Amino acid sequence: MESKSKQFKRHTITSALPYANGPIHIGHLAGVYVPADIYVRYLRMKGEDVLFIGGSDEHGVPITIKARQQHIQPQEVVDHYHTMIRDSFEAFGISFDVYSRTSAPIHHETAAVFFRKLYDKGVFIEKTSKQYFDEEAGQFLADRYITGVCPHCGNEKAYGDQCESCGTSLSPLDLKNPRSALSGNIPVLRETKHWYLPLDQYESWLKEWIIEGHQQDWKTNVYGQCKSWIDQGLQPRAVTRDLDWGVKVPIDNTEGKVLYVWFDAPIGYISATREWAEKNGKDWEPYWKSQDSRLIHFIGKDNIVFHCIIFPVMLHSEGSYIVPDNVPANEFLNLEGDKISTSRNWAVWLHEYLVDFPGKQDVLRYVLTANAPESKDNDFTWADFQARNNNELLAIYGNFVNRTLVLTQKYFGGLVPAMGQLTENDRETLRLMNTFPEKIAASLELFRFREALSELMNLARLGNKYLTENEPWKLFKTDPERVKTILAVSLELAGKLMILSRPFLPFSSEKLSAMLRLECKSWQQAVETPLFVAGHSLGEPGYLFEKIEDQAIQAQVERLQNTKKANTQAQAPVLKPQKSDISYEDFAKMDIRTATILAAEPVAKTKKLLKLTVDTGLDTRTVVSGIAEHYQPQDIIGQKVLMLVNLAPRELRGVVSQGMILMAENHEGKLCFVTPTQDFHNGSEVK
Ligand code: B3M
Ligand code: ZN
Repeated sequence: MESKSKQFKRHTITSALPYANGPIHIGHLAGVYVPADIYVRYLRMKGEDVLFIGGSDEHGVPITIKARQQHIQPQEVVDHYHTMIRDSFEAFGISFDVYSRTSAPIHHETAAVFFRKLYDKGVFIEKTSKQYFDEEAGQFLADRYITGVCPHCGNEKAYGDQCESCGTSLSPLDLKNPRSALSGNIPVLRETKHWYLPLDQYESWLKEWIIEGHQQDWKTNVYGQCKSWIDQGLQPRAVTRDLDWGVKVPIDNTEGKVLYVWFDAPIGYISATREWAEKNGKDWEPYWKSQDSRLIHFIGKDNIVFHCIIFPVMLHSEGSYIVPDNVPANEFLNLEGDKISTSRNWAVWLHEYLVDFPGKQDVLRYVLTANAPESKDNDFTWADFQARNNNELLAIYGNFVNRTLVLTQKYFGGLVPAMGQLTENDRETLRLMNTFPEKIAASLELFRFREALSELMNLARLGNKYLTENEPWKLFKTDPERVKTILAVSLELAGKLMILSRPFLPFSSEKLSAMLRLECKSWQQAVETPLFVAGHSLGEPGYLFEKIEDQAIQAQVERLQNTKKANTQAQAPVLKPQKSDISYEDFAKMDIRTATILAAEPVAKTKKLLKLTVDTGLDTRTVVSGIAEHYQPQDIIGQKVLMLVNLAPRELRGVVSQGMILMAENHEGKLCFVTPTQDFHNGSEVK
């Protein structure tokens, strides 16, 4: 069957626009940008007309909140992170044709025109409703400006647009105990007018397009989410907000209103295309409006509803645009067993990786692809990172290439030898290596990047197997002619490896290309045999990969352990709710005195109990206290304490305890003595 990508004349490939309010990490790379880049590079090698679009999403409440916290303008926040993110992408070889940003004038114009067209067509519903308003800040509280208790899972820190604990998408009015994120105040309700995209009116179109049209070719995780959204019934969705940071609503008398960030952000793909076209003297429209263009969105799973339902409804209702043909969304990547989190600093940041592992971008690209969260969430561990580098890239790919090149250098001065008579094994190896371009392509066409990469490594394995079976290093003395053929066959394989690894490991493939003095021209080139003519002069053999030592890994693991420690310490304590009221008389019944510990010893056969001798001022008595896990007996002699002296005596493990020492628990769960800050005499009453 003809591959799907061949059925189109051009390819519009988008990758989610990261919010410019923080650096990017391995989760972004694994989920979106590495697979998108592999796919795009593959298409380019096939000679397809491809436009690879990226950019920064520079609107939305998290950005304004960050600016407020840092006492700077939102534009300064996005300028900083836009540059940082763009540089990280470039360093990792993410080969965008354009990397734009949604604060650019061309985007504001494109988004405004788009909105206006829907408005003029009467697509929107105009509605006045009550929304939360912070009277102190003088502002409506959209999305993340409001927090409260999630009605579904009880998470106390759910946001006005989403609960990050259970993933449910929310509206501010769904929250219980709502609070303003600006002032902490309880908000009031005020009337305001907004425009809604009536998703419910497009249900039958969505059913036909997705449920009937894409059951076969969309990934099950994506198709399943869409189906369940559609089956649950869709609601009109507000596409404007009362905020001052964003694309101004292009209607008269709408001061203080902007487009909802999820309305303008996907239009950012279109603005980026226009920017690219202007710069390169091209026409942008075919990429978005021609039926023979294939639109594909690479995203993470939390963006599925926006790219499969909301944006397509926008495109469809506008009338002149195509809709996505596929949305190969990935699941999430975890880090060492824990969800990646910016606020907890639980991440491997790309800008830090580049400092710690300079020149090793391909290693990360490799590990993130081999372990990509394609159909379920997956885990990144530093141990796996090291193992995949040392045991796969280095031991399989690097080793094959190195042996082949070094032997050719040594025996034939770096000149490609001529193939002599071929054995059955030679012929079979040559035949097998030519099956890989199609095999890998078949996986890539289906967005199965892990599978494609593992096939690529099988090609390197084939090379190692061939060398091991033929042992040219043993034969050279007795049969140099035979060695010529073996190395010529091996070099063919190395050449194919260079070509086919280009989308996955672009930097290493380029290095290999220099070592082979063979240019990477096209995917098809990999089926051509021979790639080399006899006598072709190779470049200097060098190392493609190097061993990653334990210390480097240990340093990363320690950094994460420290993060974890810091997080536990910083974690807000979970407080028990207040107990029910008591009367003053109840309180007055308690006789609490200042006292001093005179002696302490463990209570036999217990882990938790210490037997204390205490001077209460009134007498010297014995108290059994559950603090043995927190204090050594010798350390608390002379400790001043507060003690409830009239607690009825009770026997604990054979010791009669007469009273109770008052303790408080600190943030680490350690019990601490509670004691007056001034010196005191024993027996003073606490009242
Ligand atoms: N900025 C959300 C995210 O980074 C959002 C994507 C926009 S794509 C048009 O996950
Ligand atoms: Zn929840």
